[in-house]
Amino acid sequence: MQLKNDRYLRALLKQPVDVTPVWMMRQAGRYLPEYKATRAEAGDFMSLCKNAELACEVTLQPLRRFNLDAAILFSDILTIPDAMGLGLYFETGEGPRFQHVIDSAAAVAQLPVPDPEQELGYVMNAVRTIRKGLNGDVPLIGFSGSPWTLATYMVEGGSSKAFTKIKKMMYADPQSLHALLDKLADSVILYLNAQIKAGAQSVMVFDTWGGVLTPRDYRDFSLQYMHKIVDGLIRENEGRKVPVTLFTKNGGMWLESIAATGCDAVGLDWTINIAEARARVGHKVALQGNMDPSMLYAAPERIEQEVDGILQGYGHGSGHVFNLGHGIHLDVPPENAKVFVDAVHKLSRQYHQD
Ligand code: 1CP
Repeated sequence: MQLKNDRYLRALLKQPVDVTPVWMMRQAGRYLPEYKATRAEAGDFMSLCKNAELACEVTLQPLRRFNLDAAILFSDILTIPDAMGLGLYFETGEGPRFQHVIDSAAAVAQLPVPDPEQELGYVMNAVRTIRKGLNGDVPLIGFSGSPWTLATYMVEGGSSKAFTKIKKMMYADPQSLHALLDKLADSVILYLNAQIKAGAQSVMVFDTWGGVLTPRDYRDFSLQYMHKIVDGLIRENEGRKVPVTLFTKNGGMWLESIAATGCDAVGLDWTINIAEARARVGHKVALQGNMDPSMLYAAPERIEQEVDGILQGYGHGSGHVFNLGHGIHLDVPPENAKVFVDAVHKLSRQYHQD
């Protein structure tokens, strides 16, 4: 089926568009009252992810409110470690936790590479259900965490601020960490390819914690494995290219190396000027980003001014997907998100006229 709105896919491939496409990281979530209602109906977060109808419902909720140019699969990056047998659970107000942590070479050796159609079949069902629900309106983004980012949760046992356990493994037993990252890279390749076969029209890899590494460790322990993933992905499906976006939060120093992996687009957080980013890598890849999510607390005029500044920074021509530099905060008023999305479309037209 022909997509009614394919701006997002076109911009990732630097093909001409009428206006700059926009979506928001974490666009389905707790800042929306209707999300909270559906989540309450599901019981808990994982039950929501495992119920294809409800996962589809929350994926579509932000699209009913805002003129978004893409939908993102409702799931989580921690589904892979869960499928490896670590026992993911959510402590109220504390974020994700694991029953079993990875703390030795033996623990790494025992980990299986999950078969996505088996242990992660619920994700593929959600992808298929969402594609039907979207009815060709906008493309569906599939996603995964990067091996490094997944490993931080598996070794720390949950969220972390200082990353001492995984850094200890990195410096005291690098072989075990490399074995873990390699297994995760293989798992992510299978998982993303299964999402693509199930109907994801583009995929994004979230490397939320790559930015806590030294430049050399970033290359060896994070980027190397994302590069392996890019090499292993299906790049064309349903007669169209399937663009891949790599996002390392705080990765502005390393844009050239990220772009050199062969990905189609690089995600930017707000700590880098998009004009500088375009000058450095814009001939090679598209860019996604990069408004500070906290700007959505501001008055409408201030949000529009910021959108205008970022559009001006990127400048003329295709190759920019507007987004926040990280996930939307849970106490942002939904009206402000609407101001943001509408401003991108309204103010960007002038940059796409030849
Ligand atoms: O309802 C709830 O209480 C659960 C909150 C929640 C939600 C809405 C979690 C738990 N995950 C999600 C969905 C989610 N997670 C999506 C869905 C689609 C969308 O964007 O609308 C996506 C893409 C993610 C990705 C994700 N999960 C990342 C990478 C992106 C990022 O924000 O950096 C990470 C690091 C996670 C781990 C995770 N899962 C949930 C939470 C609260 C966290 C973060 C924990 C931490 O900060 O360490």
